[in-house]
Amino acid sequence: MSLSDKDKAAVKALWAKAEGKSSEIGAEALGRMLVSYPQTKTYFSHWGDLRPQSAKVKKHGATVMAALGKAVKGIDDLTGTLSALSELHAFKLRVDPANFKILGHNIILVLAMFFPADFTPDVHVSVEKFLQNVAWALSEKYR
Ligand code: HNI
Repeated sequence: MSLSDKDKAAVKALWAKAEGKSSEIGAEALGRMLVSYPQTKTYFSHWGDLRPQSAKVKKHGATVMAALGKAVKGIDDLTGTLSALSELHAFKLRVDPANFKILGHNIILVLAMFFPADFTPDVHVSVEKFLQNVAWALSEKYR
């Protein structure tokens, strides 16, 4: 489903608020993904400690959120903006794209936890659509 101008504006507005807490949000989302969906741990087994409080999990959460921040800036061309990352996840990291939805779910959950007042049903729909489109764009190079 493509993003309307209203969706894009809602995502940008929420991201403007989230940006300052993006490391915390990313760490919480990645940490929860690893606990609640333990099948995702296989990709990070080389890190050793995968508890949410581990330094590597926290740092990578910030990395993922920074990439999503760039995606928000490139929201009009998500496929182009995320093509190098898609290539990396497809051919080098070999991440099953089903996991993009799982991480997206954890990110939206944590955004709602951090910004309950902003997270109206309308904002929820727009962010859901954005993360869905990010997952599609990241899956683009899998063929
Ligand atoms: Ni992902 C590395 C962004 C989903 C497994 N990932 C990255 C990097 C970015 C990134 C940025 C660092 C790239 C570099 O070093 O150049 N990943 C994203 C984004 C999403 C995502 C924006 C979805 C929203 N990645 C996932 C998922 C998994 C995943 C769902 C597996 C469950 N990613 C990895 C792994 C690495 C990685 C593994 C390498 C980590 C390392 O440093 O060893």
